[in-house]
This record gives sequence, C-alpha cells and structure tokens, in this order.
Amino acid sequence: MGPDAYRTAGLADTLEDLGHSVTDHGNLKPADVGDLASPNPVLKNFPAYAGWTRTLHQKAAQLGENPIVPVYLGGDHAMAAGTVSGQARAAARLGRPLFVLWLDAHSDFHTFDTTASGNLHGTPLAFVCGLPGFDALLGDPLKHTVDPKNVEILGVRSIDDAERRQLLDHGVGVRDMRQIDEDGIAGLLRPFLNRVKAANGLLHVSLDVDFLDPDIAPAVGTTVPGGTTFREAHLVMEMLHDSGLVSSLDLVELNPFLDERGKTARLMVELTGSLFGRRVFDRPTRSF
Ligand code: B3U
Ligand code: MN
Ligand code: MN
Repeated sequence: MGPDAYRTAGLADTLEDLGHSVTDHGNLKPADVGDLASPNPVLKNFPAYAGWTRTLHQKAAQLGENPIVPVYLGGDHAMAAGTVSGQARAAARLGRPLFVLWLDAHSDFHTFDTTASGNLHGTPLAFVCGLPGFDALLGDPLKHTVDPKNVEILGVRSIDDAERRQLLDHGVGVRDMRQIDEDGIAGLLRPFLNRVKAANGLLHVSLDVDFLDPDIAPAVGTTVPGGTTFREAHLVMEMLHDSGLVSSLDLVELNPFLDERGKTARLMVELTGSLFGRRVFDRPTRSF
C-alpha cells in the first residue's frame, strides 16, 4: 500500500512543480525463486525477500547508470537490500564510490545469524556492506559491496547487542539522538557530506519513516519515541539538496493502514520535496 499512498499524496506533482520530470515505473513484481531454502528457520518470509531483492537489484543497477535520481517507494526496509546493492553495482561501473546515508531509528545491521526477531527489515544494511551469510539472497555472493566506512546512520535510537558489535567491527558511522541533541543535526551531517564530495562519491539516501518522531509520523509498524522533529528532518533534506550529491533515494516503512488521514504520507512527500529543491525563500544557494 505504501507506493500508492505516496502517489495519492501527490509525490509526482510535488516533484513536477519543482521543475523535475517524473517517470513512474509502476509497481514491480518479485522474481520467482521457487521453494528457496531459508538459511535460518527464524527468518520470516525469506523467499519473498530473495525474490524482491533480485528484482530490485537488477532494476537499480540499470537505473543507477543513468543521469536521473531514482526514488524507490516501499514497502519495508528490506527493499533496500535490492536498491542499494543495485546502486552500488552501477556506481562501480561508473568508477565512483557509493556512500549511504541511513536515516532510521534502527541500524538494520543484523545478519541472518544474528537476527533474533527474524524480521528481515533488520538486515539490509549488513547485506549491502558485505557481511557474511547472505549468498542465498541473490543466489551468488554480492560482488559490489558498500564500504561500511562510507555509511552514516543518523537518528538511531534502537540497536541490538549483536548489531552494536558488528557496527563497531566494521567502522560504520553511527550518529544517535544524543549526538543530534548535543551538536545539532546540521553539525553532524556537514562533515559526512564533505567526505562524499571530497571522494567524488555518489550518495544513496535511505529514509525510514521511523527516523521521524512518531508524533508527527505515526504510520509505521515499529515506532520508537524520541525521533527527529519536523524541522530537523526538513533541514537534513534541504542540506542534501544544496549538496547536489544525492543520486538515489528510498522511502520505506510507510504503513498507510496505521496513518492518521494520510499525514505521514504527506510529510514524507513534503520531505522529498525539500530534498528535490523546495525552499521557503529563494536565496543564492549557499554551500552546505
Ligand atoms: N533490531 C530489531 C528491531 C528493528 C530493526 N528494524 C526495525 N525494527 N524496523 C530487529 O528486529 O532486528
Ligand atoms: Mn529501517
Ligand atoms: Mn527503523
């Protein structure tokens, strides 16, 4: 239901009003993986995850080579296993490093061995960073991984013990709510954007609805209190726009069934508008 909620909330019109041309590729279908064996009985809906990852990986690998900014509409965050791995393959073909900004209450850094819940939306970041045990997803080992040191998780406030160890071992950038409170969200984001720019990198942004505080964005299955505010989230999007670095975007975890008269879907569309250049008052673009 997520993609249709974004369509109803006017995503395409919002982008077109900003002068962009929009192509809606419609709803994709997961590849048929037959009765693929699950690597761990705790995993929920493993064949569906593998089917979607294969479809999205191919699609993102194609789209990522073009001078466009794909916006992937979910769907739960498991979607990013396909979108980010595909964008990483395209980036490798273009000879540029892919950086990932993961805007999320969670770190989604479980492997199939460490997840206790079996919820696969807790695993995509570990997969794209090349952690072990994921070969059954694509049917082959992932060739083009994202360097974990090029990943920044921002807004996190729920990390499981196994994830914490793996994040530290791999040198992933983790910015929690306390750091946002102490340094301000702009002060945290700016050095990361400067690194992407200095490396001539491409930047994939993965926006989980639960990055936002549940008071302003209730339409998500796994709310965690104490999230980012309306203004913090817009500021991130505005800085991302001014940086000119964003090459692809995921909008994930929207569950319209839990929404209050479409307010979360509308907020996600508004945030996307800020990322694509909407500003309150025109002024010469200043550097981020
Ligand atoms: N880390 C927990 C909780 C969680 C991760 N991502 C979401 N929830 N949305 C888990 O189940 O892996
Ligand atoms: Mn997530
Ligand atoms: Mn989350």
